[in-house]
Amino acid sequence: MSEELKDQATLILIKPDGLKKSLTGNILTRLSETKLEIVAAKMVRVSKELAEEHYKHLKDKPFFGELIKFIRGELHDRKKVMALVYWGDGAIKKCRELAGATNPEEAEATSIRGSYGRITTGGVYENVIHVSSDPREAEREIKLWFTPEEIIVDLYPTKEATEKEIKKKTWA
Ligand code: IDP
Ligand code: MG
Repeated sequence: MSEELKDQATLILIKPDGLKKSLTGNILTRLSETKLEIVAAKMVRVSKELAEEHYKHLKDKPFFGELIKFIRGELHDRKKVMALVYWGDGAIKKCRELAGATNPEEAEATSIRGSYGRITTGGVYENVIHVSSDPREAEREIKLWFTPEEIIVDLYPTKEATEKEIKKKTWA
């Protein structure tokens, strides 16, 4: 296996249902069992573009429209997700094991999704947490959700670019 394909980092999202149910603390406590390190964390208001790019592998599924609404918080009156990067050996494997199966009804009862997830009448699995599925997806997703400067370790190669005339909000 080449270096960049090792299971060393995963994107974690606490989805809007997890935030609405005040599960942030519980989920982070559960994930701390992995002994992995959190190397990035932020709250994100998810644009349609970000949602569709994140879930692009599911765009032909009948539940895609609902899934995009779900991750954008339109079903929970919580228009945000918490995004984190967990870092360390076996990050994906460890976090997916704690998260449990995609379908909360099939997830082990003690897993995060088994404990807190549900299936809506609209047909979306509201499973409170996202974990990347493999190292390639983890790299794609982490680069989609975070800039290099938002991550406190060097996960992937970077380059320097001088950006001119880019409008940025700063403190007044
Ligand atoms: P994962 O989140 O376990 O990696 P994916 O197949 O990547 O599973 O699906 C992404 C998300 O889409 C799931 O977490 C779940 O919220 C939703 N989803 C996946 N498959 C189904 C389905 O068959 N019915 C309803 N929702 C689904
Ligand atoms: Mg997935």
